[in-house]
Amino acid sequence: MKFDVIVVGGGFAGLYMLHRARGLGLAARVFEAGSGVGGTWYWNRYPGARCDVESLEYSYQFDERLQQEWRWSERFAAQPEILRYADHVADRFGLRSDIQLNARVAAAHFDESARCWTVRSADGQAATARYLVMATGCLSVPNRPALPGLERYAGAVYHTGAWPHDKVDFRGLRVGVIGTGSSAVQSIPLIAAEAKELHVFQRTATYSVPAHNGPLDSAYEARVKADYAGFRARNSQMPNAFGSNLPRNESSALAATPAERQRAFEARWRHGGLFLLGAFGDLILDAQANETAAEFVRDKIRATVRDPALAERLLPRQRIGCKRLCLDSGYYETFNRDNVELVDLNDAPLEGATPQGLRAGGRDYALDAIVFATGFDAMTGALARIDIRGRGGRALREAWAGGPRSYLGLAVAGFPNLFTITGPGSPSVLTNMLVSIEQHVNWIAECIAQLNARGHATIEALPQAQDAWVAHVNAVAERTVYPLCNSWYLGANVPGKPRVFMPLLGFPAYAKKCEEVATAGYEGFALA
Ligand code: NA7
Repeated sequence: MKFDVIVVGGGFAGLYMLHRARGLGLAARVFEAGSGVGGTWYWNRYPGARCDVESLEYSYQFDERLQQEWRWSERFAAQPEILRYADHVADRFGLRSDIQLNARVAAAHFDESARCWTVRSADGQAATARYLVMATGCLSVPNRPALPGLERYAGAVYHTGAWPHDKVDFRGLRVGVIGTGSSAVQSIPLIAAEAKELHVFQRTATYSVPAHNGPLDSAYEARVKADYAGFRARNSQMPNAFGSNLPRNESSALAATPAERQRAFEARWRHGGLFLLGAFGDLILDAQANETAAEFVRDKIRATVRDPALAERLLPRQRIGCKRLCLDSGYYETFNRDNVELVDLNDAPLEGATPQGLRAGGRDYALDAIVFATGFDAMTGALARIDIRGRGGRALREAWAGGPRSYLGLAVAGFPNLFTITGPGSPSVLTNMLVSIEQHVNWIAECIAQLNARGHATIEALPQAQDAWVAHVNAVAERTVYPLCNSWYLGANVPGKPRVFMPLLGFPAYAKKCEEVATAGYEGFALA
């Protein structure tokens, strides 16, 4: 099988890439490991799974009729609705005929003489293409900590990122959840409401703000839809490519009085959503300013959790925001339930599994089900699992052994005609992913069109441009509190992973840079 473009992954990135490639008259094929489209929203079916960016923003903007006609039911859409949307897009644009499902790509090798990529799936099928686009997602490889004895555990084991398709019934069961990141924060209230007992195994207490989710206000929807393009344009100018309804206040938290700070934080807390850290301009830049927001949330936890000793153990101590902020519906309140117990792994380290449950701090917890809410091998995990080989047979894994190196988060030196959608070194996970995906797909599509028009066969990032870009991404992060805690942004959640800050802060400047690179005839790239 020979194509112009092979796309790996059938999530939102892969679907739109296919649509654009077809629009250019290219023969394109998507290989998707799952048995359906939707990527993140195909795999993450755990109770309470929901997007933390508002529905009217977490959706495609490339087609005016699509965005006018689709109706979201809630302010923050839940997983089943987002998956229905992905399926709707696949049908509406007739994409399915070029999507091969149940096809996990195992290898992709660049042939220097033929100047094309050969892609092999795990079941041995092969296909070639001039261009290879990795739409493999940033949070698509579950992180499964090695837990001694797990193979002998007799109960059910789940991971939030690879949840069964049929509803899991926790009624009457004793359940253990490991982790307190977003997936745990979303699922814990629902599991607690159903299970007989819930034991939450917490390694790092988390900051969470209320979503204040509810039915989508139809008057608000009508206002947005009356000028959707304008709304999108305003959001694209936000640092995280969303939230133009409540932009960041650029003044300093330290220059404000305690009463002013309290008012500003409280207003954003009430608004709901990920707006809290936009209350002042220096919250992610300055440790002391950051502490004012952190203490505001700690006070909320103290006010919510009735048992002061328990509240104390739920108080996060790291800088707020340097691990991704969580959005919840009743997370801290859940710890007031009689059937919920917090196990603080700092006092009682997790020793492993027994045939009956988990053992921590010398105590056995009898459990009918264990839920790993332990996150993902983020940003590089999916790429590292594929045997990608560029010039001279060099493996991407080897090129990235010390951490990912990329030019613009779009291309890697030594790997011609390979593009990474929302790759490390681009704003990706720090933004509304749909906006970043569309920006990358548009850039890649335009690039391929230009190469074809000018008769070029390859494009490849120059090592010096890549080095400068990696230095730039690091320099931007160093000015903030982001590198100061053990987050998945840094790869710190996966033992042995190099500690490198992977995403780039600041969408508008990044998008402008990408445009300038293209306008300057693909500056920093070699074309041949
Ligand atoms: P996260 O945010 O990576 O959270 C994973 C949680 O699991 C976090 O609390 C971790 O603690 C904990 N964890 C990970 N490994 C272990 C081990 N070995 N032992 C105990 N606890 C562990 O993943 P999510 O799925 O919740 O969210 C990912 C993103 O999806 C989220 O940011 C949104 O963008 C959507 P730690 O903090 O590392 O101490």
